[in-house]
Amino acid sequence: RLLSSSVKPEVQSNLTLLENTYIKDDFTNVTDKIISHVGKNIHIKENHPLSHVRQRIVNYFYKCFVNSRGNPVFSVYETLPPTVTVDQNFDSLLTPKDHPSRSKSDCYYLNRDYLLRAHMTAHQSELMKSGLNNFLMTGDVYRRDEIDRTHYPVFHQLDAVRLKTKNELFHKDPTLEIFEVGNNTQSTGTQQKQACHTLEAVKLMEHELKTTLAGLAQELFGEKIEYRWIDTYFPFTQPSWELEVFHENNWLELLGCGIMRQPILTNSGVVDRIGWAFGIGLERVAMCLYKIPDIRLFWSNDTGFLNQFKVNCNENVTYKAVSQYPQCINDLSFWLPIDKEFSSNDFYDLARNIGGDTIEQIVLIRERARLGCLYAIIDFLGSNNVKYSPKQKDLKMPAPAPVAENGAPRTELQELQ
Ligand code: FA5
Ligand code: MG
Repeated sequence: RLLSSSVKPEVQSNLTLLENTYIKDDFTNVTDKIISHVGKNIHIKENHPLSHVRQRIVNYFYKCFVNSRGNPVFSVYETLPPTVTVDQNFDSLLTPKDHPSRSKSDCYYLNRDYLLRAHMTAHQSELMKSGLNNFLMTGDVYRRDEIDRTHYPVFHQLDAVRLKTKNELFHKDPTLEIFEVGNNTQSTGTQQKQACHTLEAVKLMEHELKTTLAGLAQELFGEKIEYRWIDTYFPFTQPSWELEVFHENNWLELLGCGIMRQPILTNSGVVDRIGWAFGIGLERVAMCLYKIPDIRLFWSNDTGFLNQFKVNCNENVTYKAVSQYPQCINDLSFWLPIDKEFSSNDFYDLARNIGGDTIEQIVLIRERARLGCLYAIIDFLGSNNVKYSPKQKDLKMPAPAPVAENGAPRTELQELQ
């Protein structure tokens, strides 16, 4: 229905997202621009830099944690839907009701009960309830935030959870316990540990967590990377830390982690284990690894950007700037009398002469001579921005051009007409 400016549009009271309909209310603050990012799943797009970082982290976990038969113990979840309940994002993680992270000014709410997840940690409880003890989850997260080259309202995180039984933790030493006798899980404890945990259990978990994550930083940034641990607070872990790495003269916060608050486990039906968890931002890692200067580039469809990452995920890539102007590809076909000499360089010079330095690459796709007719079809693919040579298999040969009554081939324009 077309609405003229004199007609007042109906107030839309429903919002449909990923096949679910949400009734709008006074909490609804998600915008069309934000909704347009839902479902893009660039973290699993082949050869995307975020996908490379994700794969490198997953491979590291596959390598570090194997069972007695040599199989990876971590299972991986990469397409959990980003629409979650307030319970998933906050309550199940013991976030206080008045915690600022819940506010409308920080999150994208669909309505009072649902929001676009603000962190991947939102899925911890449901995956523990399903019986998993070691899992990784990656996906898009949504936060209202400042706008600059390192902040975008949609970014990606990889979260991990590892739960261990007494026997796994203490290698069956009967003298050691995970839980303090007589301490219920509701009392708070200290910065050093939750009241319900024994110091031995916490120290062993802390050691495994920190060794694993320092190893991850080295895996990503090289053996020599300088790092440090900062004590911090998360509602869902105690003790909690941030891992910072020294990169290009700055300390950069890489991830948050800690020993999981025990009520989160018990509320999910896990009564005999202690857990550690962490969450890392993929954009930050990719920006450092590949020297990508602006976070918006991750959403680019410009092949000048994307083709730079058509490599194995372990390969070193240093991003080379592409034109800030939108990419424009032209496919030109023309015909020439066959008896006249013509070399591709003639066309390259002509294009360079007219288009100047905005032309980045021109590729000859095909050249065909027609028997019985005095012409050749020359087909060029050119771009102002592309660093990409189409492979022969990508190029479909069109049907032979129909010939007009006068014997000359019809141009593509004529064919369209
Ligand atoms: C969290 O989101 C916690 N859920 C992480 C966690 C998980 C802690 C499990 C303990 C246990 P935080 O808001 O600090 O924490 O974000 C985690 C990481 O995401 C950061 O260290 C950073 O790497 C990345 N990150 C956070 N905000 C942004 C942003 N605006 N842009 C890009 N990356 C970000
Ligand atoms: Mg943080």
